Amino acid sequence: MKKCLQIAAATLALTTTAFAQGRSVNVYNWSDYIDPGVLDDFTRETGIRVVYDTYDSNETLETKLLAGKTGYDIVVPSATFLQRQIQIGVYQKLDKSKLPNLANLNADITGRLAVYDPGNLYSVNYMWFTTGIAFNVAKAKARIGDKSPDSWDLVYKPENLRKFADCGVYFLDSPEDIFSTALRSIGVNPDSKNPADIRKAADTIIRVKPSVKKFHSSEYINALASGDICLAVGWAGDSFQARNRAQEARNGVEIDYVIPKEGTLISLDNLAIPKDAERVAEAHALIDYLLRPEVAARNSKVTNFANPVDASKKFLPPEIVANKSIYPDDAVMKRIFTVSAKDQATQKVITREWTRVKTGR
Ligand code: N2P
Repeated sequence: MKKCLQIAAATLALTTTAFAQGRSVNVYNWSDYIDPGVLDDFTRETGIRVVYDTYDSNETLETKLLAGKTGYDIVVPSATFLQRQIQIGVYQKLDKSKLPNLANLNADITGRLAVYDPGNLYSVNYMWFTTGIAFNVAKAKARIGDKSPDSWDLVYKPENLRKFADCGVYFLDSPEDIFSTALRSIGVNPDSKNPADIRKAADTIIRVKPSVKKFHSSEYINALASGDICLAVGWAGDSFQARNRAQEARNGVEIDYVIPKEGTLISLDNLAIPKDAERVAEAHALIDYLLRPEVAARNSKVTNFANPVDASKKFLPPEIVANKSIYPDDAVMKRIFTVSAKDQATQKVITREWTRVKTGR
């Protein structure tokens, strides 16, 4: 009998270990958006292996989500895409009893996200940020003097952008960011769903396009850092990653980032679990881990993006907390705008106009 019990116990232990070894979670996140050490530590603590893939556009993520089974257990859509995807039914509700660290979330950010995900049923904010102008300090000075490149007119007026064409300009490959800020620069509602306005935004970009070397949403980090380009319409955290990479390379390149004075788009990227996810418990475990103050701080420290966990600030370098381009203050917040989810018909117009911008057809 005793022997029998011993064997049973040994078998149980073995099965448990095998099970623990077999646990994993498949994550699909934006590139340059995490401290990789965080994933290693999560695995060390929980035994859950993280299989991690990256993308750099909401359109790429959406194509996968709509194509059927993705195989992913966590994805990170921006809020406007999230809203439409919730309506289509691609996500499952979160089990909040498995997410005790939701208590750490900043109420203002959670409230902003609730505009897109009513009741915060399907998503948790991961990072939030502005879209602005990243630039090479010396090259900008050589072209526009001591004036700060802090106006959308600099990038959306052909006569201004032409001054930077020779040193290299990239724009995000993201119609949401580029069309909304272009509309802001010409004094039209950045959230307009009127097809005529969307066409106006596209025409604005087409006029400056001869000065744009590439539309791309992740390559600008290294291109700025290496001095290959001198100007980018990009996201705050990525731009400061470019600044840091140049500093680490000691190549004499100095990068800065500004929020244009006319105001800019603020966006929320959010953790969500696809409906057909197979490792739902593991997904909740990782989401909750990412909401720990120390962990959120590690991710913001590496990425320079703002996280929604207030208590993480005490673990962050003071220069990140004080950087108003990363954590905008009230004055900056007054100039900021958001955009809403687009219905299918509007999204079709946007996609068509964005194709016209990029291909000329
Ligand atoms: C990370 C970019 C995330 C911001 N490199 C855009 N959603």
